[in-house]
Amino acid sequence: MTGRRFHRAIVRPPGRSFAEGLTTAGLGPPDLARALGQHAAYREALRACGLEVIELPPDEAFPDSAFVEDAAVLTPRGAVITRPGAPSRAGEVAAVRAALLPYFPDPAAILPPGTLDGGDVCEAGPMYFIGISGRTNEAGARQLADWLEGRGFSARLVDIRGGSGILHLKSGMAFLGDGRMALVAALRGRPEFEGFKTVEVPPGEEDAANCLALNGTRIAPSGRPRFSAALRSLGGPLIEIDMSEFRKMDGGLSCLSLRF
Ligand code: CIR
Repeated sequence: MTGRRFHRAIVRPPGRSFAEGLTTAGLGPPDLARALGQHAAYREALRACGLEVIELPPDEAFPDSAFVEDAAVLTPRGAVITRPGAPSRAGEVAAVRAALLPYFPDPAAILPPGTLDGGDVCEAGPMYFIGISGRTNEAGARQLADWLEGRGFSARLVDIRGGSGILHLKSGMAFLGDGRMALVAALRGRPEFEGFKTVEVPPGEEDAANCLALNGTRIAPSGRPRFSAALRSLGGPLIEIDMSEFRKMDGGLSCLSLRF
């Protein structure tokens, strides 16, 4: 599997306030002890993919702060600190910025009136897909696209507002390497993804679209047998993780780390 080589990941386990975070899932409150166990399995999976895991302490002040991915966009040519679209999450960026400074000394930032969540950004080699969503507005998406294009990447904006049922772009898609995308039905056939091969995320398993491909290994949620079978048919190792407690808070595998 070709693609960017990842060396490190920043993570933050959920804190006691986890259940107070934003959610639309309607699956009931998460069990913190189980969530911590699932987070430990997630860290282990990242290590199995060859990544050094940098673990920030839980932050009770921000119930959604385990979803570190939303606070930054990390590329091989620099970092951008986001401006999260949910007011309750705006303050999460300060600690993530501080944690990134040793590795990205001069990060850019999304500025008002732009808002952008990292979950809306999908890197596919030198191409970045940027979702315009309930969290990421057009100004924020445009700012990131300009920054990327200024560094030799290309960017395509994907408007997911209006009935896609998707919180963030990566709630419905993932780049699997080798020019291949996992896509839920709501995103399939869109012109933005022309030129990529598609792995269909079956109905009823939509949350599995938020999977990871890291250094030749794929990580997917357990309990999604048809999608896992599709990934296995591509060859290469697959690690499955129970994501039940993070799913209750609208989170998936990519949301829980910043990889670089
Ligand atoms: C939120 O609504 O912001 C969190 N409860 C879930 C964020 C999930 N993050 C992601 O998809 N990148």
